[in-house]
Amino acid sequence: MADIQHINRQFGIPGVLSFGEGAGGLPVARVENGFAEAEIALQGAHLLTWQPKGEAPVIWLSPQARFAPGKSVRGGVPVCWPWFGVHASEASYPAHGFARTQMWDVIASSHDDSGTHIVFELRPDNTARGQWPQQYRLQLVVNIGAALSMGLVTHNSGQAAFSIGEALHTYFHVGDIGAVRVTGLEDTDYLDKVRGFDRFHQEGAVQVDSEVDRVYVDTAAECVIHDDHLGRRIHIAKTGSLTTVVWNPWAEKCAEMGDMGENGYRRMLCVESANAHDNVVTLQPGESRTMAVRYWVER
Ligand code: TA6
Repeated sequence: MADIQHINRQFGIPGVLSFGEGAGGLPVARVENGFAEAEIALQGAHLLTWQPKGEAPVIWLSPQARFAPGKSVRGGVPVCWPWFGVHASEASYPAHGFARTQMWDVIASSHDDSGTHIVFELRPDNTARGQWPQQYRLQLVVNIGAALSMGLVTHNSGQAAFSIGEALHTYFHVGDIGAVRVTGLEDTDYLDKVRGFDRFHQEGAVQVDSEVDRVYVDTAAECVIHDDHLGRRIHIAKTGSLTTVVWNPWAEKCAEMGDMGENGYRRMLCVESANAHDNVVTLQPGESRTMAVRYWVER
């Protein structure tokens, strides 16, 4: 990867977008425009913050997050790819794939009346190639505006078909988890990781009063986080994704994890747009697929 000053000269946009050193010395993109402020680490193309003007942060970043080369950051939007969760056959491979801990390149930037656009591309290193020897191009297209849009584009540039699991593992900031409900998943089925991945049926809205780790399958609908404490609704619209994962570790796991901050579980909820388990995606040679999300706040 080129050095950060060089990236700044090439892709910085005066008054709107700059590249520099962030926490732990990790290179970051910083956006401040008329709509919002945001920070994105080049490691993992990991969006760390997004705060629309006049609004409380929408994305949760742990106050105890660790920033180090090759380590995933607790909070923000980890990009899980090319598998979701533990690897199917190799337990020693990193959970949620290698994309979230590799350094990505910046390949384009622009600004218009919808916001600031940045395109990141992953060129895998030898470790990644050893774990997943496929030929591909992977890009994350981000737009920082009054809404936050992200598109994860996978292109199969090889001669053989391959399958991927993927997720935008977004940690949303909530006022208090006890005052939150999620709509949009009613009448769907989920695999419950807390109960040995058994399959259950969701009746009404999702509410969290204990550990929740659910993979909702065959779900394309928009979800809404109703946050009575902050008096707002966060909309989560998506395309190219058939799985929605809802996760909150609750008190005990939160305390064990060590990077969640004290009682951090009360102020976050992951609602992840994904293709996982029943919904892994197969790409034929030459095929491209995009999984995209759009988040916005309503008061
Ligand atoms: O998406 C939910 C989940 O897979 C949970 O099982 C939980 O462990 C979480 O992701 C965080 O995973 P990580 O590898 O970032 O600690």
